[in-house]
Amino acid sequence: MKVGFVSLVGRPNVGKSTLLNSLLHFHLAITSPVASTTRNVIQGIYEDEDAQIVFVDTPGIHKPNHKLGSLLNKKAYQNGLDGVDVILFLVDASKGIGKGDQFILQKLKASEVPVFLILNKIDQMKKEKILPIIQEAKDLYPFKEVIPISALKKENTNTLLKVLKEYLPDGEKMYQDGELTNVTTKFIMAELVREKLLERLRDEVPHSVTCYVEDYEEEENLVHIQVLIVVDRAHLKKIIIGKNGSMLKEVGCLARKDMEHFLGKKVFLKTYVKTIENWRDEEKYLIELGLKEDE
Ligand SMILES: Nc1nc2c(ncn2[C@@H]2O[C@H](COP(=O)(O)OP(=O)(O)OP(=O)(O)O)[C@@H](O)[C@H]2O)c(=O)[nH]1
Ligand SMILES: [Mg+2]
Repeated sequence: MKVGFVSLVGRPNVGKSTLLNSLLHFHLAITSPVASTTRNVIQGIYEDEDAQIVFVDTPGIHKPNHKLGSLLNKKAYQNGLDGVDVILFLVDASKGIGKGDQFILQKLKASEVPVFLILNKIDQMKKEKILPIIQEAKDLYPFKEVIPISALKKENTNTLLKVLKEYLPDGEKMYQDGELTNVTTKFIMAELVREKLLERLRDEVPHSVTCYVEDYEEEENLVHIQVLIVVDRAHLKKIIIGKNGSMLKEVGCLARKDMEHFLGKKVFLKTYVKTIENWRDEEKYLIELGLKEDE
């Protein structure tokens, strides 16, 4: 059996989390058109009859202009480059290989493990444009493989899996059957609310918005979930709540549907918004946003 760790690294928004979900056939990591959606390292365990692969999704690496940005880069470097068997370096091929991608490639120069170039979003470009990018890429870095895919449309993702297995060592299963991820169900529930906020409000919702599950009670056929949305400005609270609570209601409704799908049970979801000064756990928030060191 082939076993190993495979990381997904690249600039924000190139489709790392979308690829993780496509490979797992499961909506584990949230995705959105807003850059720096992923804030935590999320492992997803893929399994078939001849392989068990742990895919490691990382935050997008970028030029940081706030403390959270630096923290995200640090998490990506630590978990995306070290201790993995193969690195999948993703680019948005429809935009070409830019300066931000090349910056990350410089960091990868130190890598001793095989690096694949994954040209993502090929559904958004003319097929004849792919070959010139492959040529260009070969001069930039000694990629072991170059694979064009569409993570969103699941184009060529099976080829990726097949090629990947050739590079993984033989070994025993590392995880029990049915194990899916390193993150908790509560974490995923809170993330689903953040995903809907990013989706619905896009750039109006800055990176300081954070969601926490405050209460989670499971009954036989129903789960009660209470999610708190913490913001750092009163003005943001207003935007998120919307006119007569309409925005919050809509976000809650979308999140609840995904939660029900994930849990396979009915969900009773309550969402509410607080500004940071009205929340008891200010420290947790500051640590998460990189504004305070975690001791
Ligand atoms: N057309 C198209 N869109 C894609 C594809 N893959 C991802 N996207 C879209 O690109 C956007 C970003 O996707 P994510 O998966 O959140 O990107 P990411 O690399 O995880 O981003 P960060 O977490 O911010 O680093 C989303 O709107 C996705 O739907 C693809 O193959 N084709
Ligand atoms: Mg992501």
